[in-house]
Amino acid sequence: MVSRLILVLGDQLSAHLSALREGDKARDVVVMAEVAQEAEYVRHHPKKIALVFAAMRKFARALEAEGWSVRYTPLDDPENAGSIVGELLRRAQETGAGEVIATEPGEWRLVESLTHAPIPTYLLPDDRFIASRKRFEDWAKGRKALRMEYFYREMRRETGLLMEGDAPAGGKWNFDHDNRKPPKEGLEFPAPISFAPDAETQAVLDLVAERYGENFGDLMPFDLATTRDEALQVLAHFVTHALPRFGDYQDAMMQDQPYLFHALISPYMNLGLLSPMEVCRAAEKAWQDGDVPINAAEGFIRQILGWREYVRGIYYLEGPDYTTRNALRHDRDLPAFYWGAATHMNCISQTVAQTQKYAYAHHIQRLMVTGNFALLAGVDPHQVHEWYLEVYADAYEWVEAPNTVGMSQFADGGVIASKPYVSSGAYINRMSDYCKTCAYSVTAKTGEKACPFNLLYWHFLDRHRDRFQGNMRMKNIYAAWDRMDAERRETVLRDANAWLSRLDAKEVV
Ligand code: FAD
Ligand code: DLZ
Ligand code: SF4
Repeated sequence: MVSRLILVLGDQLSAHLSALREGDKARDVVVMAEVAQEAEYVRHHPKKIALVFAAMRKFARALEAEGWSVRYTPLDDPENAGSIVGELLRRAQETGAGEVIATEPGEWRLVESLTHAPIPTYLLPDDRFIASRKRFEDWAKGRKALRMEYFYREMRRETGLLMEGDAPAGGKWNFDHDNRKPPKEGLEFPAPISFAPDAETQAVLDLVAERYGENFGDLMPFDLATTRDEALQVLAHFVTHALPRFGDYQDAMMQDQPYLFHALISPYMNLGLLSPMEVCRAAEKAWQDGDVPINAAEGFIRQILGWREYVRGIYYLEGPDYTTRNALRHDRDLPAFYWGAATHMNCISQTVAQTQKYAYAHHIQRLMVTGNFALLAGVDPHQVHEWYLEVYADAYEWVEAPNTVGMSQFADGGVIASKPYVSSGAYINRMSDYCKTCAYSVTAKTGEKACPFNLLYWHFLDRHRDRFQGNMRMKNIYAAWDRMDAERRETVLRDANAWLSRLDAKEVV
């Protein structure tokens, strides 16, 4: 008789998943289920839902080919119980299984529902990360500030990645300083590798079009990788064609160029199709072989070994209330242009249009365009968090929430960021060519044509003066504000308020 169910969630598509390692092919049954609860708890981008379902179906087949007995529930199965716990109970009744083995989910919501499931459910650590939760907690214990850079250095030492003995390769831990080249005309970017949908993916696309076609985002064309083999091809393509210039143009943004030299692998790592360590080793090897410069390899590895591991640690350390934090008490509704409504701000319309089309925007677009605007305008961080969770193909709460609530919106009061990521239009102008064709003028600081980022930047600093003026890293900014003559400061604030009133009145701004 079957004794245990092995749960594999949609973002746990790894052959070496702890729950699968614990399972016994001879007597246990793997449960995988496409359920409305997961597909609908936020209105995910249709591409994201299709990616998850197609990858789940192919992973289930791969498990069967390896000898597992798999009970797979498609979304449109009339017996579908609609939730993960519901499906576990149904399969337990069907098979006579008395307990569930699962790998801990990447979201507190599911951790809680599995912990309280009316069937004994054992959660094993998710050891697909480089640092365990315990390792991160030990690092964090007793520290006043949890800065990523110090965690990252420990991870470098521990893994030996880009290390030469005890010293960092190239003599520096961090080559960020070399990685801020603005875009320049004539740059050529590698075309991303794409995969035509096979019959199995097409069936998913039909289902998603019917059920979730109204969600924000274009389902078609769909050309994402849906298996580990394909994800490995994306990685190899990146390492060969884009990694050499990744570092230089990491922060650049260009009109109608969504991908530049980025890796496009976050959806696959987050689904479990690629492991973070194999990705880091691939980049390290390219550097060792002399194919990529150190600033590219280090800049890239830091994103994964540093940021990705760090935000995951923070998510668990901070606990389930993290997504409700609102240290700056921001309460403006998310403007309609985040959902594709018209705006004169070219940087925003570029980023949102691309997000709608590809379920992708790169880090600086997320942080310094849509994130920066929401923070400057004082948008409710919970609404911002839900938006990021919905619109990106790589969005899972463990990684999205610390990036949005913490890094981007400063709603955690500074757990992640030592100062808010805010900038005027000057930063966007330096790092992109968006301003050249914008209806606003990036050099205008006041008046009708003034770039809204310019107006709102000072408005933000002024309204949060009590909180930030003592921050050493912001001293010079406040000094610059104070040096402006009083009349000019008044004009800036008046124009900012007028602009915000037009935004609130739902005018096209
Ligand atoms: P590249 O720029 O090529 O970077 C390589 C890899 O590094 C990425 O694939 C990713 O795995 C990792 N990485 C880079 N930056 C981060 C970071 N800050 N945190 C964690 N991993 C990082 N990333 C997600 O995977 N899921 C999210 O839901 C998500 N939400 C974000 C929300 C906001 C507000 C911000 C500012 C960033 C968010 N990020 C998120 C981080 C980052 O934007 C994406 O990982 C990156 O854009 C993915 O594209 P890429 O694979 O081309 O990345
Ligand atoms: C994102 C997602 C979606 C859209 N659908 C499913 C699903 O039907 N079944 C499933 O097991 N997982 C799905 N997922 C991924 C889960 O939401 C994810 O496991 C949790 O958010 C934890 O990271
Ligand atoms: Fe964005 Fe301002 Fe530049 Fe327009 S001028 S693209 S609003 S930064």
